[in-house]
Amino acid sequence: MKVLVIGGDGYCGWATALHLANKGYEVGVLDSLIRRHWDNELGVATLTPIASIQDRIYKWQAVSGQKIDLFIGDITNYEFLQKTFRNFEPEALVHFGEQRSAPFSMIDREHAVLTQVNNVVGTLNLLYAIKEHNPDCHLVKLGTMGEYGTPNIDIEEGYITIEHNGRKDTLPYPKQPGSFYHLSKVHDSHNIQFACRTWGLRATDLNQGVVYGVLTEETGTDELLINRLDYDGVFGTALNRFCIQAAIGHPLTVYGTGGQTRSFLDIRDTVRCIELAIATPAESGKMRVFNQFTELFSIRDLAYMVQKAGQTLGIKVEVQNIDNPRVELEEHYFNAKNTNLLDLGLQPHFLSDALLDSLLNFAVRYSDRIDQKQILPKVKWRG
Ligand code: NAD
Ligand code: USQ
Repeated sequence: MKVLVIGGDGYCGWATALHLANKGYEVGVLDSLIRRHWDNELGVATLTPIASIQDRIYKWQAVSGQKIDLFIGDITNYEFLQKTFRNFEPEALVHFGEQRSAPFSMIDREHAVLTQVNNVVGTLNLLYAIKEHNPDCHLVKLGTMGEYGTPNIDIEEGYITIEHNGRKDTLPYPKQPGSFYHLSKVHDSHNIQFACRTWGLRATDLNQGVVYGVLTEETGTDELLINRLDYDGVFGTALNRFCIQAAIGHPLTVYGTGGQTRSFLDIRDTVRCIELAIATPAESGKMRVFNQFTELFSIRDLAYMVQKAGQTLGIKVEVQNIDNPRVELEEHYFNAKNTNLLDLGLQPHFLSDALLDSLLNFAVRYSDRIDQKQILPKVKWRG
């Protein structure tokens, strides 16, 4: 089967492209390389030295014998997208190609607009391209657990059955996201569901939690295949940031009380979830929703886990509660369902001492690349 991985030069996309190639799929990578440009604009860099996308793909072919097609361009450019569809003829699309940082989207009006135009227009173009070229093509779209926010009731997988004034219906789960980035994913979900209902397309919306880790079976095979690992205050995410902070003796940056609970998964499970979603496509006319995470943790607990893992390695780790730059509940109920992917056969890699050890060691190895000035958060939700 031919799978086009959009955003295939990014953190989740690169690992997924190689994993799918390894599993025998014919893989194409589409990427505008805009993420490398945003890093340059902000003056930040991944902890790991990543090769150019051309060198990465060349090296993969050398080690595996598998060819990956490369399409460099922007999915908000419909002509480029149509040309890619005609050329590659994908049977499934995995869509990672969005601006994915909440702080980036909250820098100012320009960054909020850029995020929503890039994400919403890109996804809308994909829906039109599928309709025009191959309505049977399965769209596997990365959403986010942050679409739901932190409601005081259990979070279902995409839909909730409600009884109201004696009548009953199953409706999209209410969304209360916490940034203009997370909102862009809500807008995408609505557009995808409408396109499925109206044109009979098939889609899977994967509401993914925060991803951690760096090594996957495939990206670990050669230094040139190494994945990105962000630690800066804009693109770095909670657990990855904590391990990298620990490696250089920087106090762990817990925002507020750290009672914020989020869902998490290992990048080795991200690639496997995508494989499972592609292998069993959604029905025509349906947008099915999977909550893609394996465990729930409070930020405070994560910080203590990293502190403990550091002690075992002889690294003294301090945990610091700093003023929360975001507007979010710091103590709240959070209970989300995640049975759909488990039912399809996902066998989770739960967060373990071994993983924390390996991530900490990885961070120590590349610690001379860390720019201390990029660690503290600079973007504030209230400006
Ligand atoms: P990333 O920034 O590392 O990669 C995204 C890639 O998409 C980049 O290479 C970028 O150049 C490309 N891209 C962006 N806009 C594009 C466009 N208009 N046309 C073509 N290419 C474009 O991000 P990531 O961490 O790999 O996240 C991938 C997806 O997974 C995102 O949609 C994100 O919202 C979602 N997600 C990520 C996480 C996480 O913890 N990293 C968690 C949940 C969901
Ligand atoms: N946080 C800290 N300290 C830090 C960084 C983050 O306390 O140094 C807190 C934040 O305040 C927040 C939580 O940790 O409460 C998660 O923040 P994050 O930066 O790790 O993740 P988030 O902004 O939610 O975004 C990331 C990805 C995004 C994805 C999302 C999944 O960047 O693409 O959609 O995780 S989820 O969180 O489930 O919505």
